[in-house]
Amino acid sequence: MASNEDDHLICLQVTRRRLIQAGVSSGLVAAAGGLSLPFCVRSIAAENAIQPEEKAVWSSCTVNCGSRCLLRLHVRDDEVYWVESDTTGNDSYGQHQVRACLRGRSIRRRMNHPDRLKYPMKRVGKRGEGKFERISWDEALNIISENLKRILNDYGNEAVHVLYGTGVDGGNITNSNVPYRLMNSCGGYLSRYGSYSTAQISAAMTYLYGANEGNSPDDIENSRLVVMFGNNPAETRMSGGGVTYYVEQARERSNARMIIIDPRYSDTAAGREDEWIPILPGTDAALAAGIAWVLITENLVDQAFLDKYCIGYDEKTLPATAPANGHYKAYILGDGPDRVAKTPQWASTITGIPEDKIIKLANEIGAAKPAYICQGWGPQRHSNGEQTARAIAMLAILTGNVGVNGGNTGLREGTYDLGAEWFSLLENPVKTKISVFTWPDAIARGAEMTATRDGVRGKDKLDVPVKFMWCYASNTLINQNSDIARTHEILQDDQKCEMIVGIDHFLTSSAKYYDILLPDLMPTEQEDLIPHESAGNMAYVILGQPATSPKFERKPIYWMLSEVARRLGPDVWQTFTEGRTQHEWVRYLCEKTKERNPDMPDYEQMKTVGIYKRKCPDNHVVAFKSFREDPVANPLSTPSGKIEIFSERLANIANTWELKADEIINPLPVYAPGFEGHEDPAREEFPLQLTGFHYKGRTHSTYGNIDVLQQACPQEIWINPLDARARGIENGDVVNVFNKRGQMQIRAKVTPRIIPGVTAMGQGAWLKADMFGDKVDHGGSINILTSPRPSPLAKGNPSHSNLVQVTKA
Ligand SMILES: Nc1nc2c(c(=O)[nH]1)N[C@H]1C(S)=C(S)[C@@H](COP(=O)(O)OP(=O)(O)OC[C@H]3O[C@@H](n4cnc5c(=O)[nH]c(N)nc54)[C@H](O)[C@@H]3O)O[C@H]1N2
Ligand SMILES: Nc1nc2c(c(=O)[nH]1)N[C@H]1C(S)=C(S)[C@@H](COP(=O)(O)OP(=O)(O)OC[C@H]3O[C@@H](n4cnc5c(=O)[nH]c(N)nc54)[C@H](O)[C@@H]3O)O[C@H]1N2
Ligand code: SF4
Ligand SMILES: [Mo]
Repeated sequence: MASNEDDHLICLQVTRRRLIQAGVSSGLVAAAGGLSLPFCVRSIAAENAIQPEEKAVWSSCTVNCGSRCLLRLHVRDDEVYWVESDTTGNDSYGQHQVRACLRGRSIRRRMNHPDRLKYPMKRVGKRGEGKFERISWDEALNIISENLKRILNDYGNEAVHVLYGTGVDGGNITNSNVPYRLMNSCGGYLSRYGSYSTAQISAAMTYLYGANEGNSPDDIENSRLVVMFGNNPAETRMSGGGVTYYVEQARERSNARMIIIDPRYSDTAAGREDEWIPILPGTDAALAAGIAWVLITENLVDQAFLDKYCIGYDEKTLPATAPANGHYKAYILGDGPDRVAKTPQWASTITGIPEDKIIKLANEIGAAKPAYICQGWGPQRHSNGEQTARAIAMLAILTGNVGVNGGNTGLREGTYDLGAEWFSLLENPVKTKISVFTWPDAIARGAEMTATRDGVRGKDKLDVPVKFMWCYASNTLINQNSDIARTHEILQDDQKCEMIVGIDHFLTSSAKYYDILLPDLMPTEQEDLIPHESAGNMAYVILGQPATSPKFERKPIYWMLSEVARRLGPDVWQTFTEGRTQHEWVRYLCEKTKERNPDMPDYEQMKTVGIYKRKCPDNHVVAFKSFREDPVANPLSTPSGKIEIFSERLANIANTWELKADEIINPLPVYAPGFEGHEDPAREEFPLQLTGFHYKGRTHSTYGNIDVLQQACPQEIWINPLDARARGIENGDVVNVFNKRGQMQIRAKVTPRIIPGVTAMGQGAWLKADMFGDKVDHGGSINILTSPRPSPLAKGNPSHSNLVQVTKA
């Protein structure tokens, strides 16, 4: 029988041939390859009948890709040998199949991988050496519990941190965050705010809209224009139930023009776009200002909207505390403190986009009503990301596209939510928080960290450093966090963070630093109720059943944490489990979800049908719709209840926080160059910008060790032919990429699909470096090069702001 990946290749080849026949270049077809899979009409293997002695089980792919796909796992001899996806229903748009991408379809290669962890282990070498000794479950659980008790006793609950991890983002009782529940059952832990995904934009939107919401992408069927800033759903929202499918379906209905603004010609473009406008990373706010100048001077702004719904656009709505000419219009026209008019010419020198293109774009944005203006999270994952996110959103605000069908907020796509029941994580008695990105500092210099310099919340400063860390379904300790060499140094001293407990499937680069390493079951090997995420206007839940029995000594996370709870005391155990088994919890979650969705099948029926889909009753999700209809009755959750183009709260932060000269927090959405951007003087030594992107070959690092995916989606650094030629680099050459923090060797992809002066690579590749030797990475793990310096407001990860030099190896 053909394996599922073989089907994938067949589908790809068919699609490829059709596209090439249609005149699309083979390079673009290759780029679009991963995308075509969910839309293959019928897999060849699906035509084959299931053998009577075989079993087929519904399950789900639960990694953090922003989608969540139904899997049909075919099992023989207690092993998954073939993976199908959603085959339910009639596959009509609105009830469409949630079909898996190339990664989900290769899941059996992850489940059956020979390198999977089999037994609990204890570290015996130095942290990072990867030397471990097998121990029993009893010994592992005792070591963890005794150290946890000791650390709680000696340092208090604030010394325990649950590290960011999203490997089971889609899980419910298996969710990456379940260690919170254990810690909340025994007094709490030092928590964090923000995420590696959205730190800057989430922080920024608190001040602009009071929330981070967007129209659902299906609403594009009402749009005349789609403008995407650094948004690449074809790679980051794959799946037949994902945003990419909605964008295509909706555009087919509205025929909306689509403009992609991205340093890279992304897979979302790939022949489907009407225009690609390459931009230098970190400069979108300058582009937005240049567009705003045209909109204002050509009278294309929606003045009535700005007057009624916004604060600080012009003199009329400027708060009394703001300085004279402190409004947005003055900033754009050159009447503000900097006295610089943000003309298209001004914007052109910063962004690298020709002046006439900016004027044309502005006129299109001003004329097309409604327009779906959105941004992915690439533009905000920068050192100036908070300013950028607000500046892009301004284009939707200036044109009055907020709160209406076919419009959008300028943020990312919204989604309908059917209200699935989540396994409660309980409340954290500890109110102190650090930013998601600053945990290495909380280990290295915890008690020095303050509110106004380091963004500590809930207290003026931390009292204790982090001494114990849970790392469940996380590769953030090393691979996914910036400046790997720095973290390596911090973790070497095991008197600082005294105990790191990790739970994973593989000996990842992070796992090599764990003191205790526990082998988890996969969500496909246990029962869980899996809610969706980013599902447009068709929400769904999946009931996953174990496809196979547990192999070796792998255990479910719920069991592991329950056993630690038991060792911490009967009260802790009772609070954590509420006396329920995992199965009893899943039944409970099903029942609760059904209460809110009466037509949902019950638990037993769900086992047979696998998935429950529910269409948004309003057809499309329109963000801030009730605010638009009646701003007095339905105010936003900003202090004024309106859209705060000028934020007094930000003005206050800018005046009171300790900030360096290049750390700009401004009450207005102004352009700030940030650090390690195009305008940084360090470009003399490291002239090329380097951005990461989320790559179809992996979900971060997960699936990164699957051979067929590695072959289909090679790890390489994108570089423009002009930059390559100047360095004597040919396509496919191995190059050195380096800066002051680290060095890697990787193959070059020489391509006009990236703007000159900029390089890019998929983030998440597995580190292959001797961290006790030359530290040169051969795996293409971008975080050997990225900066640990937090962004000014969110104190978030500026993962895409990096300067490097590239030479032929
Ligand atoms: N296949 C796959 N899908 C994923 C993930 C994955 O690892 N693999 N990860 C998931 C997760 S957790 C997240 S948070 C999301 C991430 O989703 P995003 O953050 O939106 O993804 P990125 O690829 O980082 O950035 C999107 C685009 O922004 C561009 N870009 C970078 N800098 C700039 C800039 O300054 N200006 C402009 N205009 N564009 C810029 C990049 O080239 C890229 O094409 O994706 C999710 N989906
Ligand atoms: N330079 C750079 N760095 C980035 C980003 C970037 O764009 N550029 N993106 C950032 C973003 S947006 C995010 S969300 C983070 C993601 O960071 P992580 O959440 O750390 O992402 P993954 O690499 O997918 O790591 C998840 C880990 O979970 C494990 N895992 C998967 N499934 C299971 C399971 O069922 N059980 C257990 N126990 N383990 C499991 C995997 O083996 C893997 O080790 O990375 C961030 N890092
Ligand atoms: S990686 Fe994401 S899009 Fe792909 S199968 Fe899994 S859930 Fe679906
Ligand atoms: Mo993310």
